[in-house]
Amino acid sequence: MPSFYLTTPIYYASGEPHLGHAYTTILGDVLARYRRRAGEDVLFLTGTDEHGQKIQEAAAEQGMTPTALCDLMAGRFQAAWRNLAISHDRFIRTTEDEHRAVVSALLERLRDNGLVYEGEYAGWYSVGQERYFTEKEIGPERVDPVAGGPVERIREKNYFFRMSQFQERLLRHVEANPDWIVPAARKNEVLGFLRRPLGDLSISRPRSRIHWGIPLPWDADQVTYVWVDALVNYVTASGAVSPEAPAGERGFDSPLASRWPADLHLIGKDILTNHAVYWPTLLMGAGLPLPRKILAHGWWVVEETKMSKSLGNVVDPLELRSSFGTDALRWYLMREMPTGQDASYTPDRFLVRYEELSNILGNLAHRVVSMVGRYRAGTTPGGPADGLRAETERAVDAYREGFERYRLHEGLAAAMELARRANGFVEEREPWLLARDPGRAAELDETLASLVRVLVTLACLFEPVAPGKALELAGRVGMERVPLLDEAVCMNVAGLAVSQGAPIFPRAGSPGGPPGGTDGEIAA
Ligand code: ME8
Repeated sequence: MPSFYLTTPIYYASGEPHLGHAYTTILGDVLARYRRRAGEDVLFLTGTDEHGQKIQEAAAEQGMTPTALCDLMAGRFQAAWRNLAISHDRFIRTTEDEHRAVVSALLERLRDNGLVYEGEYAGWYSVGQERYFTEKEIGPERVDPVAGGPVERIREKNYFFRMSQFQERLLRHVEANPDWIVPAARKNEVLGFLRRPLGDLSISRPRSRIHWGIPLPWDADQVTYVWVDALVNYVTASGAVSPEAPAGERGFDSPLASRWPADLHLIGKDILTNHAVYWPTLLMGAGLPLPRKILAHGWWVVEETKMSKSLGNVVDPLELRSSFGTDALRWYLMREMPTGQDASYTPDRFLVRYEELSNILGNLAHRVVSMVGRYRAGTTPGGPADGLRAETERAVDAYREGFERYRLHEGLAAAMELARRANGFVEEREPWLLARDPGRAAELDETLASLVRVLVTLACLFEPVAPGKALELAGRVGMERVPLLDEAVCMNVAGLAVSQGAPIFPRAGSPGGPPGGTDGEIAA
């Protein structure tokens, strides 16, 4: 069975999950569900990043220990993901013993390979981004160039990783594998970065300043730089490295039977350098293969500004969910943002996307089920079901192509287009006129059976993005589960018993909807 290992970033346990975190995690979930349905053995990883200055300071501000804060926030993220129907296979926390041991083993390995030296760091540090910036990057205003937050001048002893040694090799890798980083604009950004001199990477901090981290195996007065610690999570969860084994047999150079390398790292463009430069050079230094692909998506912005906790303009995904339901939120996020580009969050656009679900997909389901009820006593007629065949094929092809090329918005647009076409088909065939003419019964049978077949296909196409509603839709046409796409397209729908219920997507502004909290809240 082909396998697929995909990851999201592990989010800082210093703040609540917001719409940006939800976006990446839902994107991962939609891809994971799509691949599972394609018969692949998927490992979908997410988690929380729990060490470093940011967590240490957030805990102190709230009068909590870092451990208590991380436990609380890891619980909040897990509850958010349950409420948003995330089907991750593993939730990693960087404070887990297993992860701490893998980080130590990897650092030892880098040191054994002669890639670590002691030095002094003098530079500008942003706690918000947990990274140093150059004088040029912070500009005359001296603010972090990602989120505009403060930076502090630091001079201290650090250990360094000889990242510069791998510059040429990484540059060649990026040039030779044009789809390694998608979209292309992000790849070009990395190429630009790699064509300038690449420095070495500071990999530790003095414990006197930051105590909340993993101590270096050879110098307990220093803790591991949080980004090195965090990136290694992807290897920890893969099982490629066994820290307990003797030094030569831990899995470096020849990874143990495991899920490594990852097939896909999903990230936001804010952490591109960390993933496309620091991470691959660290892997090269340790003798581990590189991930197969990095997809750096854009930002959700509010009035041109990145949505971020430090800017105080975040949208709470769970609030939106309680007004419109989980699947509507998932649909909005996936359909509205062209994968890779920025998108602006506005309540108006949310409503526009919701109305596609209710006025096109929901309306189609309602019409088809009630016509089969009215004209054929609730049982899908037999005989040919060839209406909309070409449209279905076109939609399925475009959908698959969108997913395979990581242009999910296009794939999902194709699915909605099929629902729109099917509504047009109802208008063209006018089943209400056919029903009045006994001589045209076969035509009516074919019309209704074709429409039921399209509904089954739509349930398949919508399943990765709207798993709950897709199951409901399949249920309305008498199926206990959502079939696989290939089964649906050529399925014999004769005899399926349809059942009418409340609208699947109640119209926004109607007395019964949109559904306030119909999905039920799962508490942390
Ligand atoms: O960076 N739009 O964690 P983090 C879209 N712990 N996506 C957004 C977003 C926005 N406005 N805001 C956040 C960290 N994200 C590190 C990661 S990985 C080894 C360590 C998403 O909590 C996006 O995926 O700041 C972004 O890369 C991530 O959340 C940053 O989450």
